[in-house]
Amino acid sequence: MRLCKAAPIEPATSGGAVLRIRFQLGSGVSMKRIGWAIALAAIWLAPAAAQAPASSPTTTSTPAAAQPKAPPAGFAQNANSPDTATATPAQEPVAAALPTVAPTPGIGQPDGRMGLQDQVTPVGQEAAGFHDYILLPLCAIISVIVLVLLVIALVRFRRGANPVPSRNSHNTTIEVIWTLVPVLILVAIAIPSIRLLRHQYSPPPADLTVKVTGHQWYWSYDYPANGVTFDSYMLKEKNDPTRQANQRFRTDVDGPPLLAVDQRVVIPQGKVVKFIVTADDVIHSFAVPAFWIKQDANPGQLHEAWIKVDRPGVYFGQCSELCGARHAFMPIAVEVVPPAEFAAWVASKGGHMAGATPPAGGVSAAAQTGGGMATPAPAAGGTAAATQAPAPTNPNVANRANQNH
Ligand SMILES: [Cu+2]
Repeated sequence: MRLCKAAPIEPATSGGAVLRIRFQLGSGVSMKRIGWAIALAAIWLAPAAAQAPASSPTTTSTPAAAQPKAPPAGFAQNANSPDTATATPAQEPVAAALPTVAPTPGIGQPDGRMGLQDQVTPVGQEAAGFHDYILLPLCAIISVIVLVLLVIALVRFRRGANPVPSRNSHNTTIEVIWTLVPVLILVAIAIPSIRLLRHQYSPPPADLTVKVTGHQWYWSYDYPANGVTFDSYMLKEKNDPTRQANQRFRTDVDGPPLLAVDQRVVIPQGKVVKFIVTADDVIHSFAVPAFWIKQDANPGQLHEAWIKVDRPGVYFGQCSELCGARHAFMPIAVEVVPPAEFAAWVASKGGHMAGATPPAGGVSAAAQTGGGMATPAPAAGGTAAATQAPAPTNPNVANRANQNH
Protein backbone atom coordinates (compact mmCIF):
# COMPACT_ATOMS: atom_id res chain seq x y z
CA MET A 1 0.00 0.00 0.00
CA ARG A 2 1.48 3.30 -1.08
CA LEU A 3 0.28 4.97 2.06
CA CYS A 4 2.68 2.94 4.12
CA LYS A 5 5.76 4.11 2.24
CA ALA A 6 8.04 6.04 4.49
CA ALA A 7 8.11 9.61 3.29
CA PRO A 8 11.65 10.91 2.88
CA ILE A 9 10.88 14.01 4.88
CA GLU A 10 10.26 12.02 8.02
CA PRO A 11 13.62 12.81 9.69
CA ALA A 12 13.23 16.52 9.12
CA THR A 13 9.89 16.57 10.89
CA SER A 14 10.57 14.29 13.80
CA GLY A 15 9.83 17.22 16.06
CA GLY A 16 6.23 16.78 15.06
CA ALA A 17 5.94 13.99 17.59
CA VAL A 18 4.33 16.56 19.87
CA LEU A 19 1.33 16.29 17.62
CA ARG A 20 0.46 12.90 19.00
CA ILE A 21 -2.52 13.69 21.08
CA ARG A 22 -2.86 11.90 24.35
CA PHE A 23 -5.74 12.81 26.52
CA GLN A 24 -4.41 13.24 29.99
CA LEU A 25 -7.25 15.04 31.64
CA GLY A 26 -6.58 16.89 34.84
CA SER A 27 -3.19 18.37 34.01
CA GLY A 28 -2.05 21.56 32.35
CA VAL A 29 -0.19 19.52 29.76
CA SER A 30 -3.38 17.91 28.60
CA MET A 31 -5.04 21.30 28.06
CA LYS A 32 -2.09 22.36 25.98
CA ARG A 33 -2.45 19.26 23.84
CA ILE A 34 -6.18 19.76 23.44
CA GLY A 35 -5.31 23.28 22.25
CA TRP A 36 -2.95 21.74 19.73
CA ALA A 37 -5.70 19.40 18.58
CA ILE A 38 -8.13 22.29 18.03
CA ALA A 39 -5.49 24.28 16.15
CA LEU A 40 -4.72 21.28 13.97
CA ALA A 41 -8.40 20.77 13.25
CA ALA A 42 -8.62 24.41 12.14
CA ILE A 43 -5.61 23.95 9.86
CA TRP A 44 -7.18 20.77 8.57
CA LEU A 45 -10.31 22.64 7.50
CA ALA A 46 -8.46 25.62 6.03
CA PRO A 47 -7.03 23.94 2.89
CA ALA A 48 -10.51 22.76 1.95
CA ALA A 49 -11.65 26.36 1.75
CA ALA A 50 -8.50 27.46 -0.02
CA GLN A 51 -8.89 24.71 -2.58
CA ALA A 52 -12.47 25.45 -3.45
CA PRO A 53 -13.39 24.60 -7.03
CA ALA A 54 -12.99 27.23 -9.69
CA SER A 55 -16.69 27.99 -9.54
CA SER A 56 -16.37 29.13 -5.95
CA PRO A 57 -18.48 32.24 -5.46
CA THR A 58 -15.68 33.87 -3.48
CA THR A 59 -13.66 34.35 -6.62
CA THR A 60 -16.42 35.70 -8.76
CA SER A 61 -16.93 38.50 -6.30
CA THR A 62 -13.43 39.78 -6.92
CA PRO A 63 -13.97 43.17 -8.56
CA ALA A 64 -11.16 42.81 -11.06
CA ALA A 65 -12.26 39.32 -11.98
CA ALA A 66 -15.82 40.46 -12.45
CA GLN A 67 -14.74 43.10 -14.92
CA PRO A 68 -12.06 41.44 -17.02
CA LYS A 69 -10.17 43.40 -19.59
CA ALA A 70 -11.20 41.66 -22.78
CA PRO A 71 -8.18 41.55 -25.08
CA PRO A 72 -8.86 42.49 -28.68
CA ALA A 73 -8.76 39.57 -31.05
CA GLY A 74 -5.29 38.76 -32.21
CA PHE A 75 -3.59 40.61 -29.42
CA ALA A 76 -1.74 39.42 -26.39
CA GLN A 77 -3.47 38.56 -23.13
CA ASN A 78 -1.45 41.30 -21.50
CA ALA A 79 -0.91 44.57 -23.25
CA ASN A 80 2.63 44.74 -21.91
CA SER A 81 3.62 41.30 -23.06
CA PRO A 82 3.45 39.43 -26.31
CA ASP A 83 1.66 36.11 -26.28
CA THR A 84 4.85 34.21 -26.79
CA ALA A 85 8.04 35.40 -25.26
CA THR A 86 10.09 33.56 -27.83
CA ALA A 87 8.61 35.66 -30.59
CA THR A 88 10.35 38.73 -29.23
CA PRO A 89 14.00 39.13 -30.12
CA ALA A 90 14.69 40.66 -26.70
CA GLN A 91 13.74 37.39 -25.05
CA GLU A 92 15.80 35.03 -27.16
CA PRO A 93 17.67 32.65 -24.87
CA VAL A 94 21.32 33.42 -24.39
CA ALA A 95 22.62 29.91 -24.97
CA ALA A 96 21.13 27.23 -27.13
CA ALA A 97 17.81 26.18 -25.67
CA LEU A 98 17.31 22.58 -24.66
CA PRO A 99 15.31 20.43 -27.06
CA THR A 100 11.64 20.24 -26.14
CA VAL A 101 10.86 17.01 -24.33
CA ALA A 102 7.59 15.37 -25.33
CA PRO A 103 5.26 14.53 -22.44
CA THR A 104 4.31 10.93 -21.71
CA PRO A 105 0.63 10.22 -22.40
CA GLY A 106 -1.20 9.43 -19.18
CA ILE A 107 1.49 10.95 -16.96
CA GLY A 108 1.12 14.47 -15.68
CA GLN A 109 -1.94 15.18 -17.79
CA PRO A 110 -5.56 14.05 -17.94
CA ASP A 111 -6.17 10.94 -20.04
CA GLY A 112 -9.83 10.16 -19.45
CA ARG A 113 -9.25 7.80 -16.55
CA MET A 114 -11.40 8.12 -13.46
CA GLY A 115 -9.67 8.97 -10.24
CA LEU A 116 -6.54 10.86 -9.42
CA GLN A 117 -3.60 11.35 -11.74
CA ASP A 118 -0.54 9.23 -10.96
CA GLN A 119 1.25 11.04 -8.18
CA VAL A 120 4.98 11.72 -8.49
CA THR A 121 5.71 13.55 -5.23
CA PRO A 122 6.00 12.10 -1.70
CA VAL A 123 3.07 14.17 -0.43
CA GLY A 124 1.02 13.29 -3.50
CA GLN A 125 1.65 9.58 -3.09
CA GLU A 126 0.73 9.69 0.57
CA ALA A 127 -2.40 11.75 -0.11
CA ALA A 128 -3.50 9.56 -3.01
CA GLY A 129 -3.04 6.46 -0.83
CA PHE A 130 -5.09 8.09 1.90
CA HIS A 131 -7.82 8.89 -0.61
CA ASP A 132 -7.79 5.58 -2.48
CA TYR A 133 -7.35 3.12 0.38
CA ILE A 134 -8.97 4.81 3.39
CA LEU A 135 -11.39 7.61 2.51
CA LEU A 136 -13.00 6.16 -0.60
CA PRO A 137 -13.62 2.65 0.84
CA LEU A 138 -14.87 4.19 4.08
CA CYS A 139 -17.31 6.42 2.19
CA ALA A 140 -18.55 3.45 0.18
CA ILE A 141 -19.00 1.23 3.26
CA ILE A 142 -20.84 3.94 5.22
CA SER A 143 -23.09 4.70 2.24
CA VAL A 144 -24.02 1.03 1.86
CA ILE A 145 -24.72 0.59 5.59
CA VAL A 146 -26.93 3.68 5.71
CA LEU A 147 -28.78 2.58 2.58
CA VAL A 148 -29.41 -0.91 4.01
CA LEU A 149 -30.67 0.54 7.31
CA LEU A 150 -32.95 2.89 5.40
CA VAL A 151 -34.43 0.05 3.33
CA ILE A 152 -34.93 -2.11 6.45
CA ALA A 153 -36.70 0.75 8.22
CA LEU A 154 -38.90 1.47 5.20
CA VAL A 155 -39.95 -2.15 4.71
CA ARG A 156 -40.07 -3.63 8.18
CA PHE A 157 -41.59 -0.71 10.01
CA ARG A 158 -44.01 0.44 7.34
CA ARG A 159 -47.50 1.42 8.48
CA GLY A 160 -49.20 -1.50 6.71
CA ALA A 161 -47.21 -4.06 8.70
CA ASN A 162 -47.54 -2.20 11.99
CA PRO A 163 -51.15 -1.11 12.53
CA VAL A 164 -50.32 -0.51 16.22
CA PRO A 165 -47.15 1.62 16.30
CA SER A 166 -44.35 0.85 18.72
CA ARG A 167 -44.14 3.24 21.65
CA ASN A 168 -40.36 2.78 22.13
CA SER A 169 -38.51 6.07 22.29
CA HIS A 170 -35.22 5.12 23.89
CA ASN A 171 -32.56 2.42 23.60
CA THR A 172 -29.35 3.03 25.49
CA THR A 173 -27.35 0.35 23.70
CA ILE A 174 -28.14 1.68 20.23
CA GLU A 175 -27.51 5.25 21.31
CA VAL A 176 -24.07 4.37 22.69
CA ILE A 177 -23.21 2.50 19.49
CA TRP A 178 -24.29 5.25 17.12
CA THR A 179 -22.29 7.78 19.10
CA LEU A 180 -19.14 5.76 19.63
CA VAL A 181 -18.76 4.30 16.14
CA PRO A 182 -18.65 7.66 14.31
CA VAL A 183 -16.22 9.01 16.92
CA LEU A 184 -13.91 6.05 16.39
CA ILE A 185 -14.15 6.46 12.62
CA LEU A 186 -13.27 10.15 12.86
CA VAL A 187 -10.30 9.42 15.12
CA ALA A 188 -9.12 6.74 12.70
CA ILE A 189 -9.29 9.26 9.84
CA ALA A 190 -7.70 12.05 11.86
CA ILE A 191 -4.44 10.22 12.51
CA PRO A 192 -3.33 9.75 8.86
CA SER A 193 -4.88 13.07 7.96
CA ILE A 194 -2.84 15.04 10.50
CA ARG A 195 0.27 13.10 9.50
CA LEU A 196 -0.33 14.09 5.88
CA LEU A 197 -0.82 17.73 6.88
CA ARG A 198 2.43 17.66 8.78
CA HIS A 199 4.28 16.39 5.73
CA GLN A 200 2.58 18.93 3.50
CA TYR A 201 3.28 21.96 5.68
CA SER A 202 6.61 21.00 7.23
CA PRO A 203 8.77 20.95 4.12
CA PRO A 204 12.35 19.76 4.23
CA PRO A 205 15.06 22.34 3.42
CA ALA A 206 14.65 23.36 -0.20
CA ASP A 207 17.34 22.83 -2.82
CA LEU A 208 15.68 25.30 -5.18
CA THR A 209 13.15 28.09 -4.75
CA VAL A 210 10.87 29.20 -7.56
CA LYS A 211 8.62 32.21 -7.18
CA VAL A 212 5.37 31.82 -9.10
CA THR A 213 3.28 34.89 -9.92
CA GLY A 214 -0.17 34.69 -11.45
CA HIS A 215 -1.24 37.41 -13.86
CA GLN A 216 -4.30 37.95 -16.02
CA TRP A 217 -3.67 35.67 -17.89
CA TYR A 218 -0.29 34.07 -17.76
CA TRP A 219 2.25 32.92 -15.22
CA SER A 220 5.67 34.32 -14.52
CA TYR A 221 8.46 32.46 -12.79
CA ASP A 222 11.49 33.73 -10.90
CA TYR A 223 14.44 31.65 -9.77
CA PRO A 224 15.89 34.09 -7.24
CA ALA A 225 19.06 32.12 -6.57
CA ASN A 226 19.71 31.64 -10.28
CA GLY A 227 18.84 35.04 -11.73
CA VAL A 228 16.32 33.50 -14.09
CA THR A 229 12.98 35.15 -14.79
CA PHE A 230 10.49 34.53 -17.55
CA ASP A 231 6.80 34.61 -18.44
CA SER A 232 4.93 31.55 -19.58
CA TYR A 233 2.00 31.72 -22.00
CA MET A 234 -0.30 29.10 -23.41
CA LEU A 235 0.54 28.02 -26.93
CA LYS A 236 -2.32 28.62 -29.33
CA GLU A 237 -3.38 26.17 -32.02
CA LYS A 238 -2.09 26.61 -35.54
CA ASN A 239 -5.51 27.54 -36.92
CA ASP A 240 -6.48 29.81 -34.04
CA PRO A 241 -7.59 33.09 -35.65
CA THR A 242 -6.36 35.05 -32.63
CA ARG A 243 -2.81 33.77 -33.08
CA GLN A 244 -0.40 36.41 -34.30
CA ALA A 245 1.58 35.59 -37.41
CA ASN A 246 4.89 35.48 -35.53
CA GLN A 247 3.58 33.42 -32.64
CA ARG A 248 4.73 29.85 -32.23
CA PHE A 249 1.81 27.44 -32.35
CA ARG A 250 1.35 24.24 -30.35
CA THR A 251 2.65 20.91 -31.58
CA ASP A 252 2.25 17.47 -30.00
CA VAL A 253 5.76 17.72 -28.58
CA ASP A 254 4.69 20.75 -26.57
CA GLY A 255 1.77 18.95 -24.97
CA PRO A 256 -2.01 18.67 -25.19
CA PRO A 257 -4.17 21.57 -26.40
CA LEU A 258 -4.87 24.21 -23.74
CA LEU A 259 -2.06 22.81 -21.57
CA ALA A 260 1.07 23.39 -23.65
CA VAL A 261 3.03 26.55 -22.90
CA ASP A 262 5.78 28.44 -24.67
CA GLN A 263 8.19 28.32 -21.71
CA ARG A 264 8.07 25.49 -19.20
CA VAL A 265 9.13 25.64 -15.59
CA VAL A 266 12.23 23.45 -15.44
CA ILE A 267 13.25 21.87 -12.15
CA PRO A 268 15.92 19.32 -11.23
CA GLN A 269 14.99 15.72 -10.63
CA GLY A 270 15.21 14.39 -7.07
CA LYS A 271 15.61 17.83 -5.49
CA VAL A 272 13.31 19.54 -3.02
CA VAL A 273 11.74 22.48 -4.84
CA LYS A 274 9.83 25.18 -3.00
CA PHE A 275 7.25 27.23 -4.87
CA ILE A 276 6.50 30.67 -3.46
CA VAL A 277 3.11 31.50 -4.93
CA THR A 278 1.57 34.95 -5.31
CA ALA A 279 -0.37 37.06 -7.81
CA ASP A 280 -0.23 40.63 -9.01
CA ASP A 281 -3.81 41.36 -9.96
CA VAL A 282 -6.58 38.97 -8.88
CA ILE A 283 -6.66 35.62 -7.13
CA HIS A 284 -5.28 32.77 -9.21
CA SER A 285 -4.45 29.23 -8.15
CA PHE A 286 -1.29 27.34 -9.00
CA ALA A 287 -2.45 23.77 -9.46
CA VAL A 288 -0.55 20.75 -10.80
CA PRO A 289 -2.56 17.57 -10.12
CA ALA A 290 0.34 15.11 -10.43
CA PHE A 291 2.21 17.02 -7.71
CA TRP A 292 -0.82 17.29 -5.39
CA ILE A 293 -0.47 21.06 -5.51
CA LYS A 294 -3.39 23.46 -5.57
CA GLN A 295 -2.21 26.64 -3.97
CA ASP A 296 -4.12 29.91 -4.16
CA ALA A 297 -2.10 32.82 -5.52
CA ASN A 298 -3.28 35.93 -3.72
CA PRO A 299 -2.08 39.47 -4.44
CA GLY A 300 0.03 40.74 -1.58
CA GLN A 301 0.47 37.34 0.01
CA LEU A 302 3.10 34.66 -0.27
CA HIS A 303 2.06 31.05 -0.01
CA GLU A 304 4.30 28.09 -0.44
CA ALA A 305 4.17 24.55 -1.65
CA TRP A 306 6.95 22.04 -2.06
CA ILE A 307 7.64 19.05 -4.26
CA LYS A 308 10.30 16.47 -4.87
CA VAL A 309 9.98 14.62 -8.15
CA ASP A 310 12.19 11.64 -8.91
CA ARG A 311 10.68 10.86 -12.29
CA PRO A 312 11.86 13.03 -15.21
CA GLY A 313 9.04 14.19 -17.42
CA VAL A 314 6.55 16.92 -18.17
CA TYR A 315 3.64 17.62 -15.85
CA PHE A 316 0.75 19.90 -16.63
CA GLY A 317 -1.61 22.00 -14.55
CA GLN A 318 -3.89 24.98 -14.86
CA CYS A 319 -4.97 28.04 -12.97
CA SER A 320 -7.72 26.73 -10.71
CA GLU A 321 -9.31 29.91 -9.49
CA LEU A 322 -11.82 31.77 -11.63
CA CYS A 323 -9.71 34.81 -12.46
CA GLY A 324 -11.36 36.45 -15.43
CA ALA A 325 -12.13 36.10 -19.10
CA ARG A 326 -9.07 34.01 -20.04
CA HIS A 327 -8.90 32.00 -16.83
CA ALA A 328 -9.00 28.79 -18.83
CA PHE A 329 -6.00 29.80 -20.92
CA MET A 330 -3.19 30.11 -18.39
CA PRO A 331 -1.84 26.55 -18.12
CA ILE A 332 1.21 25.40 -16.21
CA ALA A 333 3.86 23.04 -17.56
CA VAL A 334 6.64 21.76 -15.33
CA GLU A 335 9.53 19.83 -16.82
CA VAL A 336 11.61 17.68 -14.49
CA VAL A 337 15.13 17.04 -15.77
CA PRO A 338 18.35 15.54 -14.37
CA PRO A 339 20.42 18.10 -12.40
CA ALA A 340 23.03 18.43 -15.15
CA GLU A 341 20.34 19.30 -17.67
CA PHE A 342 18.88 21.78 -15.23
CA ALA A 343 22.24 23.53 -15.01
CA ALA A 344 22.38 23.69 -18.79
CA TRP A 345 18.87 25.10 -18.89
CA VAL A 346 19.76 27.79 -16.33
CA ALA A 347 22.75 28.72 -18.46
CA SER A 348 20.56 28.87 -21.56
CA LYS A 349 18.37 31.38 -19.72
CA GLY A 350 21.35 33.57 -18.90
CA GLY A 351 21.31 32.57 -15.26
CA HIS A 352 23.84 31.00 -12.94
CA MET A 353 23.70 28.18 -10.43
CA ALA A 354 23.06 28.99 -6.78
CA GLY A 355 26.21 30.11 -5.00
CA ALA A 356 28.00 30.94 -8.24
CA THR A 357 28.97 34.48 -9.09
CA PRO A 358 26.29 36.15 -11.20
CA PRO A 359 27.38 37.17 -14.69
CA ALA A 360 29.23 40.46 -14.76
CA GLY A 361 26.91 43.38 -15.37
CA GLY A 362 23.89 41.18 -14.92
CA VAL A 363 20.62 42.91 -14.19
CA SER A 364 19.29 40.10 -12.09
CA ALA A 365 17.59 42.24 -9.51
CA ALA A 366 15.55 39.22 -8.60
CA ALA A 367 18.71 37.37 -7.66
CA GLN A 368 19.81 40.16 -5.38
CA THR A 369 16.55 40.94 -3.67
CA GLY A 370 15.55 37.32 -3.48
CA GLY A 371 18.80 36.16 -1.99
CA GLY A 372 17.13 35.60 1.32
CA MET A 373 14.89 33.01 -0.19
CA ALA A 374 17.78 31.15 -1.70
CA THR A 375 18.48 28.01 0.20
CA PRO A 376 21.89 27.08 1.50
CA ALA A 377 22.06 23.80 -0.34
CA PRO A 378 22.86 24.34 -4.02
CA ALA A 379 21.59 21.94 -6.62
CA ALA A 380 23.95 19.19 -7.63
CA GLY A 381 26.30 20.14 -10.38
CA GLY A 382 26.23 23.73 -9.29
CA THR A 383 29.94 24.27 -9.44
CA ALA A 384 30.25 22.61 -12.80
CA ALA A 385 27.48 24.73 -14.21
CA ALA A 386 28.89 27.91 -12.80
CA THR A 387 31.73 27.76 -15.26
CA GLN A 388 29.31 27.24 -18.12
CA ALA A 389 27.28 30.37 -17.49
CA PRO A 390 28.33 32.53 -20.42
CA ALA A 391 25.71 35.21 -20.16
CA PRO A 392 26.86 38.77 -19.66
CA THR A 393 23.27 39.86 -19.08
CA ASN A 394 19.93 38.25 -18.68
CA PRO A 395 17.58 39.66 -21.32
CA ASN A 396 14.61 37.93 -19.71
CA VAL A 397 15.13 39.79 -16.48
CA ALA A 398 15.77 43.03 -18.34
CA ASN A 399 12.56 42.60 -20.24
CA ARG A 400 10.57 41.97 -17.07
CA ALA A 401 12.10 45.01 -15.40
CA ASN A 402 10.75 47.14 -18.24
CA GLN A 403 7.24 45.87 -17.88
CA ASN A 404 6.64 47.97 -14.80
CA HIS A 405 3.84 45.86 -13.29
CU1 LIG B 1 -5.81 32.62 -13.03
